[in-house]
Amino acid sequence: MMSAKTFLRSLIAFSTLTASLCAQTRVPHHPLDALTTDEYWTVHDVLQQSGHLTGKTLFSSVLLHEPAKDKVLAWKDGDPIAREADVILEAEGATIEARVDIVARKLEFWKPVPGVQAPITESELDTMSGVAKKDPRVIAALKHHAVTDLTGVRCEPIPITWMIFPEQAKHRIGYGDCTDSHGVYHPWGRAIEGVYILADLTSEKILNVIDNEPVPMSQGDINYEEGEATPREGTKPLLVTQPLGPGYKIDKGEVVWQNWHFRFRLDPRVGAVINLVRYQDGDRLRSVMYEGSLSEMYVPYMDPGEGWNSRAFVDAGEFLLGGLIKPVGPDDCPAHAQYFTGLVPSGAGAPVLRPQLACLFEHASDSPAWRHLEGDVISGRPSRELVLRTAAVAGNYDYLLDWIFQQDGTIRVAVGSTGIVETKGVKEQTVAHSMGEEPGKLGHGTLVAPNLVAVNHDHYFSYRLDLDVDGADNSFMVDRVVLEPLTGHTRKTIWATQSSIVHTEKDAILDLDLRHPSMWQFINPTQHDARGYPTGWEIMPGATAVSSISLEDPAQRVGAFSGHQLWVTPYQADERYAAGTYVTNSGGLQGLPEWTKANRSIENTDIVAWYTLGFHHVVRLEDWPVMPTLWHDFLIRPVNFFDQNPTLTLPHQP
Ligand SMILES: [Cu+2]
Repeated sequence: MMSAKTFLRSLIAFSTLTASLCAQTRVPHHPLDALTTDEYWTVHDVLQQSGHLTGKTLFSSVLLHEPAKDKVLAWKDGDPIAREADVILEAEGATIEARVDIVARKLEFWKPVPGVQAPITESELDTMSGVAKKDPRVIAALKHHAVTDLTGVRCEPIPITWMIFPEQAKHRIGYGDCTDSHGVYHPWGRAIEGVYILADLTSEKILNVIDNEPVPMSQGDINYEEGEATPREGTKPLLVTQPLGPGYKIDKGEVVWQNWHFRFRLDPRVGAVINLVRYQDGDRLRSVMYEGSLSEMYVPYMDPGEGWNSRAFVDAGEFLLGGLIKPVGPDDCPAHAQYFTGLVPSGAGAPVLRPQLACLFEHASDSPAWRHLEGDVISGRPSRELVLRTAAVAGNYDYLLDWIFQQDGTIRVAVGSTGIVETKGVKEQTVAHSMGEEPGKLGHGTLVAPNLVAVNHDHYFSYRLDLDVDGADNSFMVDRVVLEPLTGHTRKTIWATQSSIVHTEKDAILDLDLRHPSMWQFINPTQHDARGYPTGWEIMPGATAVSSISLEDPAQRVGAFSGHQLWVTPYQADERYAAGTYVTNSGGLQGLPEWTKANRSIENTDIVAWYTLGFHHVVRLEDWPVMPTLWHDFLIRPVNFFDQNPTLTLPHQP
């Protein structure tokens, strides 16, 4: 007879099996599914057979080209599935776009795109590190900095995000530094400060080496995994199990949980793309969001010094190969989570299987869906959530990216920032020597360890949210809180709400303003709830930030989306990335600032919201040597969509 333990173990084994079955599939079930292994190879073979590729052509990006939205919405299970891929190739400085019809095994177009640079590939960075380490000027500069054993040395000239040299029109020009991980197991916090390299990644040449006066390299302990050998006391077992399996179902890629229906794919450029989010409301399956995903990230550093003033990263569009998201593990997701594999392209266009690129799990929210104490009677219902979690890793930083579905119709989008803050070598050991609080002195960072300053910077995340509230045609409504002066009353002033429809996209570029609050809603002007309000869905900011850096600043021009919390645009299939498709060596002002110049109508039509989540990061000592996870979020939640609280039907048991 099976013991309870064996039973549990077999259930866990069963759920692991389920996970592997639900991973990357051999054939697509739906037009929005990720490219499969066979499809990657078809794309590769079609391009190979086209005769366009040379030995130096790199596949910078291979992404699903989504079919037209109306065709996807009309598609039914069993219909033929149109499949196309968009490919960006890099060939000796030239950038080429190609589209492949996978079903017809046909090259639709091959189009050189002048004046732009393809996303950076890992192989380019590996090659340049090798080239730099053989350059006599680099070797001499390293020797000047007392580094003669190059075993742990890596030099990374990273293409500058913005256009600064005329050569960048045709060549990938990078600027960077070297690290020495001798004695430790990672390079962060071990920069050989003062040696900076200007390189041409296209011709694979070092253009210039700057060799400033050495500063002592920090010897602080950065081996965070080798900290305390024994876990702190009092950490007793805390187990969450789902002995009867998860409460959700996945059928041909569609996740169904607690009235929610949605699909997702794992995209190499932007990570999880959530699709066809619908809510079962009685006998109606009502549309909420056609598609939602991260669209771009922007991390500008704030140090004017040499070697640092070029540091501004636009991570999603800049470093695409290898994929933005990286595996999640047992410390990221609970034991009962289900994991999903994904594919990313190699530099040669072959599929690379990445295990555990996302996890999906239910958890108790630890907060009642609602409650009320009346007399001595506590009424209420416990609540749970469904979390789809991925982790973007951009060099030193790690970002947990969550889509959290709640039982009350809210979707919470959360970003947990962790990993290692970027540091600069300095001569100071303590602030007493030079970083005292002198009045008026500007600070550019925090001395987190002897000889190591974590430089001030920002993090911005643009989310593209194609909400379709009860259908594609929506309007954008702003409910402003306005003051209403009263005369002849005891009260002198109250506030009231004032609703207005925003007609064009320039008027929908909005910022948070605590003195002039407003609610941002997508409404369906033709659908009304029981009380006659148009059905709506709100984007509700959490703690966030906007960039106040001037657009005269070249980095800010590239990350210009970060200047505002919200943008609303009419739906255009090819408008997917907030800073544009090509952000490497860019002139800037692409994407949202470019599209919205036309000031198109956004009224009673298919519209898309772009929300910027951000924060200014003044690093604390507690953020070193690895940063405690810091969460920021925003909500996408129903407003007058349901006729009453949708959680009244929840059971008492969690
Ligand atoms: Cu930071």
